[in-house]
Parts: sequence; structure tokens; C-alpha cells
Amino acid sequence: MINKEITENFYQIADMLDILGVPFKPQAYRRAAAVLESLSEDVSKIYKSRGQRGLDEIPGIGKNLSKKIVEYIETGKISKLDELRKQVPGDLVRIMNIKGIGPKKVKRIYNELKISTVDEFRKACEEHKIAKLKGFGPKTEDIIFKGLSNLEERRFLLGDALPIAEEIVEKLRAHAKRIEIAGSIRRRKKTNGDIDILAVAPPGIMDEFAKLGDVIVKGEKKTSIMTKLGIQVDLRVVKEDEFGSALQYFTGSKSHNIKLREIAIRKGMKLNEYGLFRGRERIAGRTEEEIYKNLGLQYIPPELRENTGEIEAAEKGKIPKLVERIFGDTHVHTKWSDGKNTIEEMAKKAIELGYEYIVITDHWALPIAHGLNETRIKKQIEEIEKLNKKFERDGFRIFSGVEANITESGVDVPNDILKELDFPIAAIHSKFGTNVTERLKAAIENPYIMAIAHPTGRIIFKRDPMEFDKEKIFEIAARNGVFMEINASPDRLDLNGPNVRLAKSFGVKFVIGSDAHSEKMMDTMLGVYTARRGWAERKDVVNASGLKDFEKMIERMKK
Ligand code: DGT
Ligand code: CA
Ligand code: CA
Repeated sequence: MINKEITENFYQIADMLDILGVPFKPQAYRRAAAVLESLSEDVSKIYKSRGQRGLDEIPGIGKNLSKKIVEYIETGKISKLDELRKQVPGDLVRIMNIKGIGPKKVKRIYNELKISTVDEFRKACEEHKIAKLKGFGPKTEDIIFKGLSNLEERRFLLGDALPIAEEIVEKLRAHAKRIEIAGSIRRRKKTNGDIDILAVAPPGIMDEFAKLGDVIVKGEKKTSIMTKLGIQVDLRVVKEDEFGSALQYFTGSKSHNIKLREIAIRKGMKLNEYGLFRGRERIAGRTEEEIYKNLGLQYIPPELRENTGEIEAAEKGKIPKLVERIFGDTHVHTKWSDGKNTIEEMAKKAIELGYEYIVITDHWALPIAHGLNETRIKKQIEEIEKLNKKFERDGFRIFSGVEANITESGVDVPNDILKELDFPIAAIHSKFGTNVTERLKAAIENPYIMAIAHPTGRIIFKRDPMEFDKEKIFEIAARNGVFMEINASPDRLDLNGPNVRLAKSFGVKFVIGSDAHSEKMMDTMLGVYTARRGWAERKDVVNASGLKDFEKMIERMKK
């Protein structure tokens, strides 16, 4: 986790240097941050075993930056960042990260209007002072104003919050009789406002917990801390016979809880965080299972608790048996395009994760991603064949594929190449607002494309989903037997839960792909949770079955 902290610090330094107008250095920090992000080994471990030299040897990390890493490992901070904080006032870094703004604009507003906090920026928008600045106009002002309201509530990607929450729970486990993550993280929502943890434990647990961050409030029943990454963590300690009802309550969602409480009242009971009661008598509280049971409901998995029909389904005993794992990863990048690892390294990682296969889907043509061409993909296929001989005895297989671009004139990989590949997929990577429905339709109707990757193109916090006729596309995909991807990259999660559910209603089948550009990115498989949030069962997800089934499916599709 220290890699992540240093990464965050480096990005902040880069942003501040940008605002100060320092050339080149910001890129060096960002490059180093990206390297650290994809590193599978903890830098403090590397430092411990091989000293600063070990860090210098990491590609992309120069002497100057390895020094900063050492400083962070030894002192928990980087003095350069503290220095910069004195030079770059207020909330400028947060404001510059509003999409469509950037360092140059922020710097000009700061210089010309002498303002630096979110409040001052908001006031300047309301008084239309920003629109009046030369080269700004009402449109930029509007972007800033809307961006500011989103800043109010800082949220974190599940991909960041979940590992932190799990690490904290692991550190506290020895001090607790029961301990569990609650809140939106337990529901596996794409973003989270904070980390909620619930425990049955002796009072000493609060002291242990307080060591893990800066204390905001400390009490016997509830303590809150702020972690280094700026995410708040609440730990609540409850009585053992209230643990189930508290877990149910603090898992939410709020609207799920409200509906549940209404059911309790209708049945002459009362439900709150302390238990389920009939008059004075406590009927349930120790476990969540007994709460749902005594309300006359089937158990509802946390991912479904959004009050979107799950309670009605539970009343009728119609909660689906949700998909639990995948047996292969259908979207993996390697050094052949913009990935960090070789095919063999990615395959070994997959074996470590218990998978039976992976599909190599490097980019085609995209110059920024060092995309493949006809000569190189033929060589890649040869390498895959060689490796497969090696992996055969492990019962593991590498499938060939490609991530084609869906341009305005269709899929950009020639059919006679697609034909040679086991599992080619296609995605839109540009012109997100142009003829999207028609382009997706053309890709689905291409006889060789097996799946559409990240179908809506959204990037959480950064890019809105594309607008297209979803019903039509899902219907065509189901009819053509083309799969919709549930892209598991933490900033994509695309299709998302509601879209999976909609697509499923048209009979669409899914593949879950990590879109990993390094072995490390294969670790947290959020795609399975997203599938669950879309009510998907094992039969809906093609790679939720083993290698044999995947091979049979490809054979069938090839006919
Ligand atoms: P977040 O943190 O914004 O990602 O979302 P949650 O769902 O984790 O919300 P949070 O942390 O404010 O509260 C955790 C859970 O506690 C929430 O999902 C449901 C429950 N809860 C909190 N406040 C209320 C409330 O006023 N009424 C009800 N029924 N439940 C609440
Ligand atoms: Ca929460
Ligand atoms: Ca909370």
C-alpha cells in the first residue's frame, strides 16, 4: 500500500509543479507514479533488501526520485511536497483537476482574480467574474461551477478504497471477535465516500485503530481516522447480539433500509441497528441472515441492496444465485502494445490467480498504444503457440486475440487477420459522440468479433458514458451471440450493474475482462462484483466456466 501513497504524493507534486509552470519535471513525476502504480512489489521491501540501489534499478525511477521514495519510506512524508504546498495556495490542485480546466487556466484565475479556495472560486462564478476574463467565457465558468459542486463530496474508486479497507480489517482482526467492512464498499459500489467498519471487540481495539491514521474523533463506540490517502475510516464497536442488525443497517443502502423497516412495521415489528423487535422482545440481531429470515425474506447479497426490486424478489424467493468467480481473463495487454509485462508473465500471473486461460488482446494500430500491425500480430501468434506448448501440462491455455478499434468506417482490423485469432474483441477509442449506435452495430455484425469491450466508454470521474440506443444494441448483440464485456478496470467498470441487468433482460451474455496493462492490475477482480450488481448468474458470464467450456464456445462461434 505504500506504493499507492507515494504515487499519490508524486501526482500531487506533478500537479503543483504544473501550476507553477515548471517544465518537464511534472512528466517525470507522473511517469514515476505510473511505474509505482503498476509495480507488484512493495517499494519498502525492495529498499529493505537492496537499499536505494534497488530502487534506482526500477525503470523510470531516476536517482532524484528514488531519494524521495527513500525519504517517504523512512519519514512518512516528502519534504518537497510540503515546500510546494507553501507555494501553491489553497485548493488550486483540486480545482485544476476538474475536467476541462487544467493548470494554465487555474493559474490565470489565481493570478488575475487573486483567489485560491473553492469558496472563492464559487463566489467568482456566481458573480460571473470568471466569464469576463479574457479567453474564458460563460462555458468555462459553467464547467468550473459544476465541477466545484462535485468536489464538495470527495469520493474514491472502489479499486482504491476496498484494498485499504481490507488491509485495515486484517490489521485489526487479531483484536476483534468479529469484524466486517460495511457501507457502500460492502455493496461494491463503484465509488465510496468513506470506509465503514464494524466490530465486536474489547475497548483496546480503538487504540490499535487510532494508530492507523490521524484521529478525527475517538470514542468507545465509534472512532474515525483520516488515512494518508485522505479517505476517512469509521470503526464502530457493537455488542455481539447486535452485530447482524448493525451490519445490516450500516451496509445500507439507505433506501434498501427504509423499505426493510416498512416491511417490519407492516408485519408488526420494529427494525433498527440494535435488532429486530416485536414489542420489547428481540427476535433477531446476531446475524443478518436471521434478520432477513424473520422478515419473511430470502437473504439478499449486499451487492443487490439498492432498492431496485431486490426486496420484492426476496419476498417471492427469486433472488438469483449470483456469479462468484471467473476461470479466465478475456482482456489482457502485454509489451506487444502498451502493457508492462510479457505474455509469459501475464500467463504466470493468471495461473497464480487460479485461472485456466487468458486472452491476449493487445491494441491494434493505435500509435499512442504502440499498436499491432499485420506482421507483428503474426509473430505474436507464433509466440503464443510456443508458450502454449509449455503451459499445456499446467492445464492452462493462452488464446490469441486483439483489441480492434471501432472507427467511423467499422472495425479497423482486416477480416483475414481476425479470422486467424481465437477471440478478437473491439471497442470505441475515439469520437465518443459520433454515430455510436451505428458503429457498435457494425462491430457486432462483423462475423469475427467475439465481444465488445468497455461498451459505454465511461471513465469514472473523467468521461461520461457515450450516448447510444442501448436496447437496440443489446438486442442485436444477443441475436448475433456477441458478448458484452464487463470491463473490470477500476476506473471503468463498464458495463455497470444497471446496464448488465438491462442487457441480461435481452438475453445478452457477458465476458469479464481485467483490461490489465500489468500483472498487478489483474489482482483486484472488481468485474465479478459489477456482474453481481447487475444480477448476473454463472450461466450469464461466459468466463465463469472453465477452459473446456471456453474452447467449446470458440469452436461453436467459429463455425
Ligand atoms: P458512501 O459512504 O457515500 O459511499 O455510502 P454509504 O452507503 O456507505 O453511506 P454512509 O457511509 O453514509 O452510511 C453507511 C450506511 O449506514 C448507509 O448505507 C445506510 C446507513 N445509514 C446511514 N445513515 C442513514 C439514515 O439516515 N437512515 C438509514 N436508514 N440508514 C442510514
Ligand atoms: Ca460509507
Ligand atoms: Ca460512514
